[in-house]
Amino acid sequence: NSPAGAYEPSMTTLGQLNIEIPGRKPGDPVISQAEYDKANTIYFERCAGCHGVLRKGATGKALTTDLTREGGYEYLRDFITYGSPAGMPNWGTSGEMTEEDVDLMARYLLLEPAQPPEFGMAEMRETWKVLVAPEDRPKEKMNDIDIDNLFSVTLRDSGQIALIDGATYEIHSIIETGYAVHISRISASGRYLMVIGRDALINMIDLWMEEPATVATIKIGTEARSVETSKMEGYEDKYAIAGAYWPPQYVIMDGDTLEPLKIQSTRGMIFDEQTYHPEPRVAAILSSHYRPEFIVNVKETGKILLVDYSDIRNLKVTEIEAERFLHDGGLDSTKRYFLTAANARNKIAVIDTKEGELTALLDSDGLTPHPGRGANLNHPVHGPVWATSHLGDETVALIGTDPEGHPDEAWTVVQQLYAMGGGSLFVKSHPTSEHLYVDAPLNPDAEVSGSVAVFKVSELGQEEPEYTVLPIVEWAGITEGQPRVVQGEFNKAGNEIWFSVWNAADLTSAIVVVDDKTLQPKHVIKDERLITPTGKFNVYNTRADVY
Ligand code: DHE
Repeated sequence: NSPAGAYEPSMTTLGQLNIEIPGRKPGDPVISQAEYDKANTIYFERCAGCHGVLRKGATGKALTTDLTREGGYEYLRDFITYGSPAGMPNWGTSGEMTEEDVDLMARYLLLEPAQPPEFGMAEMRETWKVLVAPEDRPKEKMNDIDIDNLFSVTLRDSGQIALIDGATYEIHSIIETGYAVHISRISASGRYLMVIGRDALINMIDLWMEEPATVATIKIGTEARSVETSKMEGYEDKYAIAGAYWPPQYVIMDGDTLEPLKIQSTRGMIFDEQTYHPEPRVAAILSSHYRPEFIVNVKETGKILLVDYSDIRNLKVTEIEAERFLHDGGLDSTKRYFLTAANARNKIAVIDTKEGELTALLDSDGLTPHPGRGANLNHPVHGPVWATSHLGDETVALIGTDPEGHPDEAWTVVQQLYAMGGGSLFVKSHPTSEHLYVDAPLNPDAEVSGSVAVFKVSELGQEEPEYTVLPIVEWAGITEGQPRVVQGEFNKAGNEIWFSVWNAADLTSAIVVVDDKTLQPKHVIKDERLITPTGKFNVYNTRADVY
């Protein structure tokens, strides 16, 4: 008979342990309710982002039961344990999941996915809190923090962010947030810092207060990755927008209070085959500098939406057909063109934010482009280019972005660089820097995931430019675990780049500050409060889209 609370997805009344579920192999294990709940949490925290709540796949492969049951328990267990250079983390061998967790997840994936509830205006308003009303906030900046050179650092597993001073490297404050804040964005005035947890909780932090603190919060769903604010002249700080993975929707909010004003579902037809998709998740959102519009990437249906916020009651949305599995992206150096990865399709879509149309769709010449916001460089031969690395291999694509000065090369891959290996997530440069930095945090090899490759921009004219390896983990002096070095971020002056040394939650992590001129370590920030640091956002660079 079934143990108390056993989870049997389609035949609960039978109460048998070895019941035949269609496609399940005899002997495939059943799991208890407690295990199922734990696995749901792990799936939400570790897996749903790539594979989808309904497991239909995007950055990661589809994990619907027709596929998982065909692969079977052992295949799943080994894949979760060892990962793959195509981007699947080695959850087992890195120590991030115990053997029991891996076993549980392999069994869980043989069961049908659970569908979380919807989250409409009533639910949102219930979670919405204004902690300090706009009229009770300071009228001018009340502290002596150099806000423009402040870094907002995600402390992933502790559900916090750290505000770190860019000059002294001191942690100014630690602020409680949602779980695993994904990104930080700054309002156009530079006053409000918006962060969003993957649990879809937004914190709006007032940097003018004597002690910067949260002044409003709201939950916009159950899973999310993106938040942004209106940047067009005349609309500074007027609206905020956030995109959810679940339910698939975006919401426009008041820029002073986060009051939810308008929710738009993204469910609908896939752009090319025109079949219905139940979970088109909202990935990157950027604010246009040319029109009062938010640029919204809808992942599974392959549409880029230009959401006009000049009249949100008569909302006009331009729907651009791009490519499926849109993920992250950034602006070129003129801020006119938005380059974004359709990562599982190995494509980059280019949007002209001034004309509001698709300019190009190009093959990025590598496997699974993953640019973050990308990096803008002035190439010695090809002029202005934008760079992306790839999750699936060691290539870095340089794409021409100068239709005026280099018309033949615009929106083509003008050069391919070869960095350390697969598993790269982010590239970074700065207008004053002579370097291009490429990380590889998801590479299964600890030496690679613990280092960063640096190319000299002036040497990019050579046939196969060489790179220098910066042993960031070694510089951090961390010997335990398999810390991953992730996401370089420049300070305001552009003479230092900061890297997170992201270790397991119970082990020491750090931030290593590298001198951009000498490529030597300048400072190591270690502090017991620095738990699992990942993304870092310099206030000025983020606000002004400098990268
Ligand atoms: Fe991210 C950006 C989604 C995993 C750190 N990540 C983004 C964006 C999206 C996204 C949609 C762009 C937001 C924008 O610009 O509006 N990320 C996802 C996922 O779905 C994915 C693949 C799996 C998941 O479960 O979340 C994923 N991301 C990660 C991580 O594992 C990282 C390394 C650590 C973490 O904190 O979770 C991570 N993602 C980041 C960072 C950025 C980001 C630091 C912003 C980079 C930038 O410089 O702009």
